[in-house]
Amino acid sequence: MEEEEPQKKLNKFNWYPGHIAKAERQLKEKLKVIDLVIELLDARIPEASRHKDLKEWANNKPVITVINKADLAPPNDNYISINSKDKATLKQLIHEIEKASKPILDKYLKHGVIGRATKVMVVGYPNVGKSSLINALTKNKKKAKVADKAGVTRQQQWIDTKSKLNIKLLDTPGIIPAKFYSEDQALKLALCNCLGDKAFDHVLVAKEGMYLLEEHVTKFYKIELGDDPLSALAVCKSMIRNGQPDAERAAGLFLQDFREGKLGKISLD
Ligand SMILES: Nc1nc2c(ncn2[C@@H]2O[C@H](COP(=O)(O)OP(=O)(O)OP(=O)(O)O)[C@@H](O)[C@H]2O)c(=O)[nH]1
Ligand SMILES: [Mg+2]
Repeated sequence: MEEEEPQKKLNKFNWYPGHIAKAERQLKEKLKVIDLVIELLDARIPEASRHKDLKEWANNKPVITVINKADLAPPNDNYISINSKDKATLKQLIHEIEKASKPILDKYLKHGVIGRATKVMVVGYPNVGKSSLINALTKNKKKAKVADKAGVTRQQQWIDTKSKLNIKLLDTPGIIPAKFYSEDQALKLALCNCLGDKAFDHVLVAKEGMYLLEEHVTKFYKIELGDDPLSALAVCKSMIRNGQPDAERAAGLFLQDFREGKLGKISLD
């Protein structure tokens, strides 16, 4: 692995491992042969998980923007909303893919090419669910690798749908901009598990996150945040180490509970 030493301060959030730079280069290259792009966002952070350069890279190719993990956020009518773990939610997206494919396939048909599959690339930040969506769209036994951490997909990979929907799907590694747009964006990406585990200080991120979600946190854990919300949580959960509240463990618990949706359906944007 070619991960670079992350800077562990939230106020100096800066993390751009070599594998992401490579993924971005390969993505731009492959876009030349793609018919259609699915831009996948995280429903909890549809703004923070948007890559501002994508539209330009797509160079007028159709881009369908979709928010995934809709089960973890309040309804958002501005986007096609899906939950990749629930195929029933994919109907509208499949319809949009068919609609966007039609003019492309018609063009090929004019040149006598019948039955060509539309080439669809799924793009997004790490861990937003690109591989999960591809698996949900395919009947192919060859599935894309999925896990709940950033940076699981390391190589582009074509997957055939083997279904009526005649498309070939390209899974891609997650990308992030070379520089975060703001510290606020970095915090939200860290909270939603879109950055590598080593990219940030869990205690700092959890503390900021608890303040950001104060209403939900006080209600769920029944604690007051005060100056030191992690100690308050640690005490409440009896997480004590060497006679002191264990902030590290409390941070881990908060991040896990938020990411699993235990604090409720939440949008941070
Ligand atoms: N709650 C919920 N979890 C989801 C959804 N889609 C995917 N996940 C979970 O999110 C995690 C990441 O999914 P992946 O499909 O590996 O994400 P990815 O975008 O391919 O990630 P990278 O390859 O690391 O960039 C996994 O634990 C999935 O089970 C969803 O709609 N809702
Ligand atoms: Mg993946």
